[in-house]
Amino acid sequence: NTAAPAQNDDQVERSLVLVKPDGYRRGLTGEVLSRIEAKGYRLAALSVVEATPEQLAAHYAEHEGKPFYEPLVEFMSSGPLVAAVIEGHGCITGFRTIAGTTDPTTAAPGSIRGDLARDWGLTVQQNIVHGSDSPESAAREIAIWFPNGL
Ligand code: IDP
Repeated sequence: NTAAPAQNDDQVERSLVLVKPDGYRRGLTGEVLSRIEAKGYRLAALSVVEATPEQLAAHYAEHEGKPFYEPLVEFMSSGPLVAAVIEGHGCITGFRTIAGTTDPTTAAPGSIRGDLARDWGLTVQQNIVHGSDSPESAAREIAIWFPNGL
């Protein structure tokens, strides 16, 4: 019996996930979504988009001025990406756990970044995915990538 247990839908948590252009280009979107679903989180929204400069400036506002900011924005503009809203209790921390730590060289095996990403010797770490880091970030980021609602 593979049916998931009924979820308590009161205040179910949502997180914004991006499959970054490296993941999309490498054909890893299905793998990422499959790990999200296998973990038991539900896809609430899904979209393939080319990020606008305004979206990236808003999404990465906290990193403006850092040495990797310009390369990060350039990388995130280098091709289509996949934006998704996932939901399930604990999914913000849960997704960041299955994503692995930021630096793909040391991200744990078994995680998305640990299994699928590596150091390419570039200024910016190309690490396949983004996941919101708090409920406040999730609400802010969902509004950036799904401005018309879910
Ligand atoms: P996170 O994606 O693991 O939450 P953040 O600190 O929010 O990490 O950084 C956003 C993105 O910027 C990272 O995913 C990575 O692509 C890139 N990045 C962060 N720190 C560095 C760094 O020190 N060097 C190069 N790229 C970085």
